[in-house]
Amino acid sequence: MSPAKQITFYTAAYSPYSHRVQLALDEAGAQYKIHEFGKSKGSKPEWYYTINPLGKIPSITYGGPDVPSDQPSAESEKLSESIALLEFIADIYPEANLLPDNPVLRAKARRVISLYENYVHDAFKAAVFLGQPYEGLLQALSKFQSALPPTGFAVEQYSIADCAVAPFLVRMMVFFRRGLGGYTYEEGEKVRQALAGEEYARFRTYIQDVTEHPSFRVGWDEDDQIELWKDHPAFKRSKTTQAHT
Ligand SMILES: N[C@@H](CCC(=O)N[C@@H](CS)C(=O)NCC(=O)O)C(=O)O
Repeated sequence: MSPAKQITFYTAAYSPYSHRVQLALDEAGAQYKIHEFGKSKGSKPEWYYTINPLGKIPSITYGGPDVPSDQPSAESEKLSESIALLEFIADIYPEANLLPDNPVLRAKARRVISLYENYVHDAFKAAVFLGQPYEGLLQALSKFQSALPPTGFAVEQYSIADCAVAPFLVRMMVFFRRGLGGYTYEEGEKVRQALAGEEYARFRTYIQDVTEHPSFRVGWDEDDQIELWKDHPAFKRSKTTQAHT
């Protein structure tokens, strides 16, 4: 599947926001050119700010002539913000059914994205990156879980909701399993035990389903992600010296 127009995708392997967009592009069978920024975060070359004034990834150029990715054409559309990009990909590849036709399911897919963005994300960052009390994260995940249908993806079919949340939730599970974070060993153990319990059984099957989905498996390597994230400043434990591996 391919619209007539060129797509160049600006991304980096560590970036969960970019991973969202990659999942949608791959799910749609899109043909696209990749510009990979590599491991180091921080300021981007000047030309990139003509694509995304914030200098953040992901971004897409759409249409215009086929040019080198570091010489964007004035004729292409410059698009960014991962959720807007997911909606855009769903719009230009309607055959991929990334948003259900049924308005109720469309609303449910968007609700799952909104729940993640507005409730889970900050709790995840607080617990993992800032080493703040983890109870808020467990509560947020419990509420998130209750918005899921009894089985399968976030709505009946694989959708932009799964693309939006999987890159963060799967990384979160990996970070806790591998002991990467600003929490102590004991705190990490409590989260691991809670998430292994009956109360989070539905959340676990959801994580398993999205991780095993073909477009997620392409390009996902847990060890590579650990390599990319392990030196993150927030992961240098100040609360304890013991790491769980
Ligand atoms: N709201 C933006 C957030 C994008 C974002 O924060 N991206 C991070 C990477 S995951 C970034 O570009 N950080 C600056 C950098 O890496 O230099 C979106 O949804 O696309």
